[in-house]
Amino acid sequence: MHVKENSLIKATAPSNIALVKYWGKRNRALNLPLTSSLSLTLRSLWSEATVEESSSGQDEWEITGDPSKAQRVLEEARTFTGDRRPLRISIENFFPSGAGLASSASSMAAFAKALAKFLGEGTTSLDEMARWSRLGSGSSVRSLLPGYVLWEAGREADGSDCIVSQAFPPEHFPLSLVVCVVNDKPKPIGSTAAMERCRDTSPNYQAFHDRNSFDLERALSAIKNRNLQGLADVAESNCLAMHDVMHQANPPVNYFLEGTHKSISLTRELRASGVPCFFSIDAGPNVKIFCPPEHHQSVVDACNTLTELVDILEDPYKPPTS
Ligand code: 2P0
Repeated sequence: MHVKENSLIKATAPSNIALVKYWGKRNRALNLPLTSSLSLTLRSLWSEATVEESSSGQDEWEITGDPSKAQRVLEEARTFTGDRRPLRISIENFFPSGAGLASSASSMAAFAKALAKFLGEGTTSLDEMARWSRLGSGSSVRSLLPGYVLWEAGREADGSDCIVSQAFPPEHFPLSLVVCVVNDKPKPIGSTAAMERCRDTSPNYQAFHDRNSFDLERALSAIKNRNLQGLADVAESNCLAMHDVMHQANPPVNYFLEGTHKSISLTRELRASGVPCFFSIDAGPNVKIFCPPEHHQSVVDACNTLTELVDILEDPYKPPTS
């Protein structure tokens, strides 16, 4: 009989920011999105998961916040591998959790990778890992790959064609990221509940999904042609359309704070003054500013003039190693 190893397994995964956003599900239980999304995987904002066999005879968790998302990932990995040994699990985010910085994406991706190494002994396919990870957080599947990543919604009821792939490697169109942290506390309403309120009450929910393929096509073409202004146009307008869906929900879902508006204005001023950059905002008040690496410091210097920010996080472009 083959005896499985019991050494401690570690895996890491970075966060990702969508340039064409996911904001609605076609199946909540399976976390299948209504439309496809396109993101850039980051480098310096990341999570680490460790997995080893538990000697206490039951699962032991060391995790910030609610473990229910991770428990769904674990259950799926156990069902697939048939390995139900009790585990000792830790998941740690090396950046603020729950503030719209996609910590659930990086943490669930890191956890799925660690489970794939431990329970799947490294033979688990990307599609299978993504299936486990998706049950914890939809957008986490995009964190399983570097660079520009496409998460396809698919049509099949079981999600078998809901897959993730790299559209372009990061070095094709290098971009740095500066995060204007307006508030680093957990958000007032989680993404899943906010998406459902939008689906049930927002008059422009459908219109947002109707523009998805047009936005995806424009974003992919802009990345392909290394066209920053083109990518800025589509990413900013897709992001603002998503927030408009939220603002028109009843009651409104409004993640924006004073510092959010100031950071948006700052980005527009910078661009007008000749610094190529654009913003994106997720389910939180913090503003992510993308720019070519050579303009990273100018963006940081400009952000430092904003008194509303509680922090500035930097995710400079790093050429891939290996
Ligand atoms: C995205 N967001 O595409 C969108 C834009 C936030 C705003 O996906 O419900 O943790 O677990 O699938 O992936 C954040 O939500 O939500 C998200 P679930 P997830 O990045």
